Amino acid sequence: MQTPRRVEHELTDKGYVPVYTTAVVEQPWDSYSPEDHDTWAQLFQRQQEILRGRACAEFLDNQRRMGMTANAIPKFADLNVHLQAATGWKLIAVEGLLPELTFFEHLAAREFPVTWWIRKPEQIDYISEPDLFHDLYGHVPLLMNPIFANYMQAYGAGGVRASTFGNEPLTNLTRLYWYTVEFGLINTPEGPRIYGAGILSSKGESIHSLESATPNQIGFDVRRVMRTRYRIDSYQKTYFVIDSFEQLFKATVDPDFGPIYYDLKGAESIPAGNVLDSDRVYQRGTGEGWPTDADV
Ligand code: HBI
Ligand code: FE
Repeated sequence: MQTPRRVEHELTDKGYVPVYTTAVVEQPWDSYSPEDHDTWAQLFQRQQEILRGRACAEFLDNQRRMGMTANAIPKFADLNVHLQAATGWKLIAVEGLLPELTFFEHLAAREFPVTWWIRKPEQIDYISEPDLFHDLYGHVPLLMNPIFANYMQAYGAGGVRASTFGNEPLTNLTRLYWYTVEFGLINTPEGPRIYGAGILSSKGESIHSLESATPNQIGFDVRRVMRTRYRIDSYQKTYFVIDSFEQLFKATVDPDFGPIYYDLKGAESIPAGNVLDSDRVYQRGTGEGWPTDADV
């Protein structure tokens, strides 16, 4: 594999995070080693078994429709044929985490940045930054769903606007992304199912989010979510459950986030594990073993 190019570390509200060059590159597919393809195959097969009956049908069906399999690391160009036809989205290859505004601008243009490199075998169970497996396996199938695809674009456009309003709106938006795109659950007639990529790409959290008595499961409310802090170094203390992707999309465009920031200005943030009287509680977590230091 070629070497990913990390350019600097940037201080954010999540501490120092690596930031990579903003360049869009060609996916260097020929540079993947047999070991890289094998890492993909192992992760893919393991998650397929765990996610049957746990991931939402929109994820599993679209993953199949796009032709993603364990056989080899997919070529972005092949997936793009399906994405273009379904929703007009396009995958672009990047070196890793992008500065926030660059990331938002891509989403607003219906381009999803995918880290082209895959983790090393010794990182199979945990890696602290997004790699190809997280980005591609976790995020990409739902971009085939028209409503979710529109949500992602609206989120990006909202991010571009928010970046001119200062820090507080950006923090609000980051929390929304975290608790939906990364760690969201969705109600189905068979019970809650996973749609968040951070869960879908994690063996442990796929089970924990649905089956453990530890975390809270609370009905989604955009203002509530935007005030809620989160964990970056452990399983989430709280998962927010949407009823439909329409509900998610409506929260972003109706009414364009602006009035929401105004309402939330100066509002106190909520610790990640707290349950409020106004919450629709599906599960009140036992909180067993929760870290007690501050959430992000
Ligand atoms: N860059 N490539 C990439 N992928 C992400 O998911 C990503 C990012 N930059 C910033 C970012 N996510 C977060 O700040 C989100 O909250 C927007
Ligand atoms: Fe992600």
